[in-house]
Amino acid sequence: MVLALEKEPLIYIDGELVPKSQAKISVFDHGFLYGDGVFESIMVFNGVAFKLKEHIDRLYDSAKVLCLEIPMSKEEMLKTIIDTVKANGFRDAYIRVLVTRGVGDLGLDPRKCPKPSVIIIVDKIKLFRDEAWTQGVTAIISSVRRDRVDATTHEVKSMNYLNSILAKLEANAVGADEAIMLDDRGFVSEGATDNIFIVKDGVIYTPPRTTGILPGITRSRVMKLAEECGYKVVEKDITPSELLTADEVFLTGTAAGVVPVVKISGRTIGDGKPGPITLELMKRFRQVREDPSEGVKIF
Ligand code: PXG
Repeated sequence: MVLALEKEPLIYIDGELVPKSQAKISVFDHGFLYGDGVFESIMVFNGVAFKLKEHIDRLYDSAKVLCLEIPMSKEEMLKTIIDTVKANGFRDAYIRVLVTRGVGDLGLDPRKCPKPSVIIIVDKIKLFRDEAWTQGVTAIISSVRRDRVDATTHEVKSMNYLNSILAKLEANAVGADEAIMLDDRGFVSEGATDNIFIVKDGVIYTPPRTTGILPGITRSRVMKLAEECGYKVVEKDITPSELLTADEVFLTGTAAGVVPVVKISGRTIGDGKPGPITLELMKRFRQVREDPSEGVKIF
């Protein structure tokens, strides 16, 4: 019998490239012990790392809020990410950059961790079924509220995702693809790992940052794209009723792009099929994310 041996992805850990099966960090890393760290997810499409510089900026902003000093400059980070993708040779890939607080002792005081760790994973990811983009996905409005902006805010892309995981568990329990979370006032915030948009009477609405969302890089580019397509885009508080009675609903995120939502908590959205504006933005966004001028060309 001949076994097809696939080349293992190489993972960058603090200056070394290590095969995936041997890529390990200490159990005393506070990223593991306390979720104390930050991360970014970036996609490479046809050799272009979409909005890589914007992702690096957000990584450093997240680290700043956590008083986490990333042990390299933004320019060095850019080069290290590019070199790691090149070492793996994937023209289409998912990049996960993590900066953890590093190794400390037991006890959560970050001052016990002298050296943050930088980890870069280059691999593949699949967040939704293949039919998600043709048929749309289902969602629930979760009973789990988005963390407040003055708490473990998701404006910081931290290694603590329990708020989203609790919501995702509720979606899983009823067989829905995604969980939509409300903020502490009861207004729509975002999905567990994506931002949300609604369309009503030809106008596109999305919740503002004050609802506790991650200010998504896809969200921001899709807002601009919608304007380029001639639509009015308004950031405003959205009530659950407005969400359920929207003509169209879609999600945006790095790995998923633009994804139509066709059912929410048992209510059919529009006619139950991906709507025309969603489909137009989905198609246009696919072209945008492969455009070298929209990111950093690696190959
Ligand atoms: N909100 C949250 C909470 C997210 O985690 C987004 C919005 C969309 O943001 P971007 O910048 O990606 O448009 C995210 C993104 C994963 C994974 O591994 C998670 C995300 C992206 C890619 C992969 O689960 N979250």
